[in-house]
Amino acid sequence: MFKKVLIANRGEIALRIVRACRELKIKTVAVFSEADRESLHVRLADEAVCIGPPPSALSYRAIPRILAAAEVTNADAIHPGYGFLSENAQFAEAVVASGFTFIGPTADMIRQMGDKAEARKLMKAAGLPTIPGSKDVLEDVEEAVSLAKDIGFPVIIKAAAGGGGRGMRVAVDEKTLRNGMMIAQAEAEAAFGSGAVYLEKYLVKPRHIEFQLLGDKHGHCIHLGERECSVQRNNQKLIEESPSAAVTPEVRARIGAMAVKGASSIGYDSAGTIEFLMDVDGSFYFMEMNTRIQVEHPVTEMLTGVDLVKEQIRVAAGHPLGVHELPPLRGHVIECRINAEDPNRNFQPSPGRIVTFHPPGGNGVRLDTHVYAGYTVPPYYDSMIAKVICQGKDREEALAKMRLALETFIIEGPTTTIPFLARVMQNPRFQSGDFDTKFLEREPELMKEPA
Ligand code: MV4
Repeated sequence: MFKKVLIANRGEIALRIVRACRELKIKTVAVFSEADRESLHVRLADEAVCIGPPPSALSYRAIPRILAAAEVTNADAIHPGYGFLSENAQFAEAVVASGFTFIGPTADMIRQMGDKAEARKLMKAAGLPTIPGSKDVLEDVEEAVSLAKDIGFPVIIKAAAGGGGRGMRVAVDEKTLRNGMMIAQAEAEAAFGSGAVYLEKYLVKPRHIEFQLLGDKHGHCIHLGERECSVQRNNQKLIEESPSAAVTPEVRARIGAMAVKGASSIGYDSAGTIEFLMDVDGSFYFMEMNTRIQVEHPVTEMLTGVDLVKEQIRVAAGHPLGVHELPPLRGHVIECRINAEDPNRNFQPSPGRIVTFHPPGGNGVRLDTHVYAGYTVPPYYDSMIAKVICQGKDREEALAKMRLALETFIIEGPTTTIPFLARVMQNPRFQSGDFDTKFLEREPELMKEPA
């Protein structure tokens, strides 16, 4: 097992990784920017190294600075968390070339799944259903037009180098397709340095359902069930839960086996997630694979009892998986992401000093956060400041518990999304379980604070 792990991240996930390492009796090194001196991960890690100024390009995304911090502290391995360098194949390669272990899959797997057109081709070859569309990256606009006429409008153009909803354009007819393809290519070129795009039939009312995977270096790979992530805004998930109201035990076994087949086909050997779109007729289609630990991993942890971060670290050190099949599910689990944002002002960020902080608690309530009373939320990074995760014997109990947790969670200083999320818990559509990725668009009154 590793003796010392450097955590190349900040915020709640850095703290989550510190805790996993301490349970595994591994020493930890925190890295931090000048904006994060007061962060809890810095205090709770065994050592901490300041790696630069607040902008992440000069700190949490600066590969040479992170490698230098690992060298001076004599770390054995580097955990990238999520975001920042977590899905950067060059980073994974540099980590290994510098003599450290990267806590994640190989650089090749990151690269294969990071190219969304390539991932789609590989998963299709492994037998996973993919949304009808182009075989590969599009050659030109004429190919897109002729393909769209074959499969029928609407269609969606996606950047091969994109993902998570960035660099996408929906087209409803030939004219919007010609125009949308130009824009998508230009945007992709500017954002990712590659204008490569591919085309799919556009599903109008899909659910976003993803499967958690765990693999090791001994050829084992299992799934740990699904997470329902349809409640999102601008491709940012706000609420995740498991089980999905749309997934029966039979579907879980069938799609889970499919996800395992896909991951195994590339020799996947870490924690990962395969995202599916579920169409209104119940069909599942492969969408993307994420090769990192995800924000919403605690949903699966609470539902299955498996510590995903500990397993991820253990398998990176070469140990075989400590769990061999999906354990019995413990009722129902739901997570709300708490952001320092104002829903009344189009979710504009609301950084600043936290004056009062009274966390929720009780049976079946978990809080993952790096903030506390007196902490100042810096303006430079993602505005998520906490995750509340609640478990109940069934969905109704989990939702009631979440509503109570949110109503008793007091944060003064920054405006937060807590009251908005409490309203979602009381929304009849949400409570019915019958929703899709357009749920929030159809419920604009949820954004408004009642007088
Ligand atoms: C789609 C789609 C409909 N049809 N692809 C958004 C995130 C990115 N990973 C892919 N996304 C979508 N791809 C086809 N063929 C709708 C979305 C989509 C979406 C997916 C999951 C969760 C939220 C979403 C919000 C808008 C669009």
